[in-house]
Amino acid sequence: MIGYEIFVRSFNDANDDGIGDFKGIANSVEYFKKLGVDLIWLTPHFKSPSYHGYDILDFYSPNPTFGILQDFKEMVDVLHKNGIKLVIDLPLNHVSDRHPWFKAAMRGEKPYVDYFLWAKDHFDSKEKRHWDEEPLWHERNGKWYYGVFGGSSPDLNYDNPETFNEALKIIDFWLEAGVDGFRFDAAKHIFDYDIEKGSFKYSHDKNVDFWQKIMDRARSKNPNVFAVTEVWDDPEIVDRYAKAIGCSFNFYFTEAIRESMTHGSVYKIYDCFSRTMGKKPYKISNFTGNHDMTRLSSIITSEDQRKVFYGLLMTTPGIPFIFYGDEAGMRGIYDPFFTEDVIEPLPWYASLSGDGQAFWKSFKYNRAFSGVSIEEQLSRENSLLREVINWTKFRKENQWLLNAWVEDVRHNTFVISYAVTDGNNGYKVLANIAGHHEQFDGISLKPYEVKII
Ligand code: ACG
Repeated sequence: MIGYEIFVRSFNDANDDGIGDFKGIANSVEYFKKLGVDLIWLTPHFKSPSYHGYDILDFYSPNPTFGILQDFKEMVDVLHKNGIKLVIDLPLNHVSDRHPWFKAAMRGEKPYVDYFLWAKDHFDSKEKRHWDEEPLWHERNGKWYYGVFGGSSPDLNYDNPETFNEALKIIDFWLEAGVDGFRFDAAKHIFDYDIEKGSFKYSHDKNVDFWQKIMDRARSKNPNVFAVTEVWDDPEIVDRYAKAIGCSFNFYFTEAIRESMTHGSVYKIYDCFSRTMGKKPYKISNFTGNHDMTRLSSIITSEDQRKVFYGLLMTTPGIPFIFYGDEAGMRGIYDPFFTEDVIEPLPWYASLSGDGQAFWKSFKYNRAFSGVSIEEQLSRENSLLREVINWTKFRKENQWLLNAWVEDVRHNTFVISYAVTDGNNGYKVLANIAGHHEQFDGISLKPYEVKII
């Protein structure tokens, strides 16, 4: 299985309003097949006032700009007929401040007041988020409410069983609509506030228990449901959630390779492979990047080095994910106050014009004729995209990688060497991240060579 993250608005526009939509995604199956991906992750497709969609207005209605529920279901059918699974992004931690539940809560209406978390006297309403100093508490009409992702996204209170029941209903609804599973957004934030002490604190045990119950429900509806966690944290913490949910994004993978390649030594890769890829009771998901970070090509600027990145991605175990456009070398620098920069429309054509081309924002990083369009990449013999396609073919021929693990990780300054096995099948990989010849274990490697033996 190979995953592909799609930011719906930026992907493929079928109704000529310049905004990507469900029909556009259905129209892209030939591309998915050519690229070799068979598991699509859609970023939130629900009704929402924002461009990113993570602040939901209605969990049961698609964003009308993307299509109606019928269009969504037809898209799922087309994907399924072509052997492609679909997982939806589900931010259960919070809703939009314009969601009817929050509006009713602000009016003091039961039962909705208890759907949210309100400040008490001993709480520190000036406390900031630990990673970027943004406020956690927000004041409106004299009432203080908790919103770890800002005032426009109040957190739901899952200590209230009624709120939890709402979450179960949402799971049921989308599984019945035909989705194959979920990407669980912000999984470590469900319980991230210590009510006793009145301060921020992740309650990992409670969170894991929450996800276990969500998964029990999902598995009772569909025993083959697939879910992946978003827990952006140290590998040892990710591990705890992954055991309950079945699959985890391995943030350290993309971070370690980016850092190693920019610093010119494989040490971080060595540390990451040793720490995160041993035998696990769940599937690991290494990935190129996502919509919350600077794009791979804006960090690893050498196409040759990026080809090595894909070599590492496609030879390691689990379910690799590609962030749409990374396969073509799309650029974009993450700015937390202007996140549009990393979710530009996929440039299908060199001229940026033609059927399906989305155009909801201007192109800042991926301009016309800059070589990153799918058209240009497919027509160039040794392009990144062609290389990625070769690697996805390799992956298809080695399905056992899904349940494999990594052993015997070794290195010198520029070469990383590791064995991959599932107990029955196996190979050894040597990858040279440098632009010169290298020698490792008596084996010689060309510049940027990934050798499988
Ligand atoms: C998800 C989505 C994101 C979305 C939301 C909210 C959550 O992907 O698009 O925002 O629905 C934190 C959260 C994540 C969140 C990101 C954006 N992502 O945990 O769930 O923020 C540290 C912290 C992390 C933090 C990260 C952010 O620990 O918790 O992620 O910084 O940079 C090592 C360390 C690791 C450290 C990293 C980076 O890996 O181990 O701990 O992570 O280094 O330093 C969307 C929009 C937003 C909007 C919101 C409502 O995109 O603009 O505000 O919705």
